[in-house]
Amino acid sequence: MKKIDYISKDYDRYLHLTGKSEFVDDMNIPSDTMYASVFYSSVAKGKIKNIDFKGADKLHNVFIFTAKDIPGENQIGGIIKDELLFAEDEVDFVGEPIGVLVAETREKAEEYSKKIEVEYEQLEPIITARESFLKNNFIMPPRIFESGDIVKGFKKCEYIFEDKVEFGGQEHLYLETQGAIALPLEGNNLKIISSTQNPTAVQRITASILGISNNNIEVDVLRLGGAFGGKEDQANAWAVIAGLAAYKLKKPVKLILERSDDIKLTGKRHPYSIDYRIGFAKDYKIIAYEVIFYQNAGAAADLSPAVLDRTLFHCNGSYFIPNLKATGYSCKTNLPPNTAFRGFGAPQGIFAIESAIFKSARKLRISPQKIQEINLLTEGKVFHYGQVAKNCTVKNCYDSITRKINISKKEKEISLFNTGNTEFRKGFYIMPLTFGISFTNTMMNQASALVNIYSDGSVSISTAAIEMGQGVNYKIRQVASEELGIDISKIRVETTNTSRIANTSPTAASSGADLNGNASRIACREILNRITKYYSDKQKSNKKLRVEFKKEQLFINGKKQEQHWKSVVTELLMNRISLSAHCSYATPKIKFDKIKNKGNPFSYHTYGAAYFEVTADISLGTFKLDEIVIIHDGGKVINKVIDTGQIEGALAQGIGMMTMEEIIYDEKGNLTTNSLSKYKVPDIYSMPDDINITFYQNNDFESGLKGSKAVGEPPLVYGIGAYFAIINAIGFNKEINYIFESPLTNERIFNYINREA
Ligand code: LUZ
Ligand code: MOS
Repeated sequence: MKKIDYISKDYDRYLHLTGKSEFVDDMNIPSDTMYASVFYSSVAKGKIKNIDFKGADKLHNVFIFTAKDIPGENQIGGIIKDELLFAEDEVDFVGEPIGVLVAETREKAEEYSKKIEVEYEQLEPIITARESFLKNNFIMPPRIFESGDIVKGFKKCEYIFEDKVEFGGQEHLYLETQGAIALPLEGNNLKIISSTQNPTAVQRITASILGISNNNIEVDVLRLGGAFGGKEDQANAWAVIAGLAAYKLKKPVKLILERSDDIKLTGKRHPYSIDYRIGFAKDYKIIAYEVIFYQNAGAAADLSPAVLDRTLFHCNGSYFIPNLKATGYSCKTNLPPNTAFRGFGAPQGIFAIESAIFKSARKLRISPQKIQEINLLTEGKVFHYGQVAKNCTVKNCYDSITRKINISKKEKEISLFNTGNTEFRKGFYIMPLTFGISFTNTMMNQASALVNIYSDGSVSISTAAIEMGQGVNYKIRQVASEELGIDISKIRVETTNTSRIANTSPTAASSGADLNGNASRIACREILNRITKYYSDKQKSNKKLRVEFKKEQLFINGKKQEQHWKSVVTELLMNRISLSAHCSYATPKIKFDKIKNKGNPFSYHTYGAAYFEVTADISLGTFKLDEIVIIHDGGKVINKVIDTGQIEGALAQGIGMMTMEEIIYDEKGNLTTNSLSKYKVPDIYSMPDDINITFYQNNDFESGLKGSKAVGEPPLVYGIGAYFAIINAIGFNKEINYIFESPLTNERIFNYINREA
């Protein structure tokens, strides 16, 4: 692979490394800006009996707003309208906002808001999904995906196994905490600068909370210091609260969550409880799989219904299963509403099927690879939701891995290392990847772009994409540069702004580059078409000319011309031809029937495979990842630097999810893992020295962005491989009598070893 230029000034990371990039908290603000601090419930379930402001409400230049100060509708629910901005009579989770206190300084605002005392009548909270299921406490009716005939399927099985799985949550831990600045404009209008993946949602909800129109609100986003799904829905409240205060006070208001509040107040990746039953034929083909997901949604829907759908879509993992029934219950609990998180429900579904395969293999005294290899998806197989697997490379990636690491030699080496070794044990696992690309809600798969070419030939592009460190802006510049035939340095991607680009989908579902890159290409093409028409008219050609730029030089019908980009731009403006275009893109060929749960929800799938090798310390319960080898089908990769970074980052985040990041709520609904001293995230020492990532040569793939595949979320799934590599190491060749629970922390490893001993 080409050596990566880490300090190229053309990438955002140059700004990050030199401390020059701006986040919400760094922005210049007017000197009369006020600071907001949210006060919130300290109980998980209760009735509000009294609020004592401790005199803060009577202080000069201190203002308090609660539910009764909301001029419009006190409602922020997206998919289901079941979430208040500020609690009214009841509270449903620790951290539920009750109101906001605004003062002249951040310190003063924090100080007074912390003094506010709320008196509650406390009620019994529900913490786990299984508990909520028993009490019939649901966000919505169950969702069921079915294919084949599960009853007949199980009848045909030679072997049947059933078990439970527990999947823990995950804290997003974006470096930039949630925050917003609201600036009152002339009249009723507001401008909001927000750290959000979804500026349109901030705009729409602020307007409805204030009882004004969407066109009164302009939302602007420069970049985010990470989001990982945590700002798809959950950036809204803070921006709306700042907006409400600014609207009321007619003064700029800034609201930035402290890290401790951010961790406490916001929802996380959904914990799931899972029951499954899996059946195999004599040759270990999976014949039937029945799985029930109990999703811990928290106290309101947020994005939980969509997350649950993605779980059901991915419950087959990378395998073909002819008879399948998957039921999803979205269980309402008294936790902060859980939300989007890189992978969006897919990891939970994939962990369940992988657990089922792993445990079955142990019971059958065969290697999990044997079951994997026989059942991996292949070209033309039909997913349980009706889509046909096309350009399906998961087996190619898997087989390339086994060849690359020489699996039979590895097995012997590891077995030799383990035999008689009571101190250290090695294990390995190959984790296949199949991840559907597109929002599962078809309507959301659209984007638009505005391209302006200025008189000096420089280009400005606005899209719906939010740059959050994933490099989407660079990819957009790259494709625009190729489309126009001009140097990338001439192209700037602007802030994401609801007044320039309206009705946007969040930058999510790994589709930011696909959607907005394609919209940008189409807008560039539109301008090129105008240039083509201009020269065709000028040369009075009745056949359409082929007009293009190569390195900024004009070519007509393949012939190099005198003119270059800048002089052409000048000439067109002189002739009153517009050099701005606003164009849209909608992902082609996707549709899904939400009643039958069949269709083609995904534009395509991203595939791959990862090999994990680990050494566990048997007396301590610790482990060290020795080696990771990944073969990833990124299609015709357009930027290896960015995609490699996404794979490495997702891998680390996936390993964290599976092996160390543990979220614990006590029985009262308080988050006990509420700081970084109690919540362990992976660092550079958690990763092996040797991470070998190669891209599968896929020259046949044509969809995505110029044949490249979405890369943001899929590689997170690889992290699941670390779990089973560790189980392999500690329970070398033994049957497993414990329930698989994630994350596999050192404490759990220690307990598993000692339970087995
Ligand atoms: N967000 C969403 C997502 O609203 N729908 C999706 O299907 C999705 N998938 C992944 C990540 N975010
Ligand atoms: Mo999403 S989990 O914001 O792609």
